[in-house]
Amino acid sequence: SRTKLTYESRANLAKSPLAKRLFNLMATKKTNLCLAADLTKADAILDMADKCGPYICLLKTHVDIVEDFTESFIVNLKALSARHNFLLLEDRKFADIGNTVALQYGKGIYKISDWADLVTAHTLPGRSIVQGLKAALDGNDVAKERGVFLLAEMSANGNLIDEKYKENSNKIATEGGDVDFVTGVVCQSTGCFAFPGLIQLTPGVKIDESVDKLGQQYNTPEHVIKERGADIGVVGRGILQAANVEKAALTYSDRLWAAYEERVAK
Ligand code: 5FU
Repeated sequence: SRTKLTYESRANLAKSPLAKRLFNLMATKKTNLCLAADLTKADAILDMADKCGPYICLLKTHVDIVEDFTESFIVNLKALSARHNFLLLEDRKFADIGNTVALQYGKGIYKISDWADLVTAHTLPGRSIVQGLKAALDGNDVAKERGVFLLAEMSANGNLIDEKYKENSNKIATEGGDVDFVTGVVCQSTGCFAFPGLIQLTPGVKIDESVDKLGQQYNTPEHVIKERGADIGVVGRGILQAANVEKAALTYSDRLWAAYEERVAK
């Protein structure tokens, strides 16, 4: 199964250039940690990115929560991503018709397609969501340097996703002419897809298995990697609220990586 293969070998199987790049980055840097930088001040995000940068393969943003967004925030974030060698994932969770997501991806204040290596999208509208996002990049030099993670499951308690939705999400991720744009799947279990060239991104990770007051459900780093098929674990508050964020980032990255090494060794 895909979970027994190394990231290096899966890079060779990937159809998305960004999946190849990210698998190789993870293997070289020896980290499968994604930091969810859910802070509302630009400088706080940049500070967090600088401190945690050495330990992460991905930095995940929700750019629409930033209260003092400017273009220089993006310039600085890009510089940190180059300095520390991590990619930027804007967790926009696009969910509209193709024409609208093309506008939301490329236009507006944030111009997400200019700077985010990766974005997330719901599969709810069907495969036109992938076509719409791709269309926003038509004729753009960066088209080959972009990719999308499709949501096939959510960590929220009581979410409405069922087996059929999951199966159909897998079809969108693995069939048809746009699979070169699909870098991976956001999900909670191994059953979401089988193709080893896709990356499983799994949020809801915390050292103490727990829940929050608003429906979030957490699993440990070891559990998501070994039992649930995660290739990358997403950690937000587990790091952001730690007394020493650098130490926390190192701990999460070590534990996620050790779990991956044990997974492929067996
Ligand atoms: F698709 C998903 C999901 O199913 N659950 C999530 O929690 C995305 N997320 C994101 O991961 C969410 O929007 C947060 O940015 C992050 C989890 O943050 P936490 O602080 O570790 O709970």
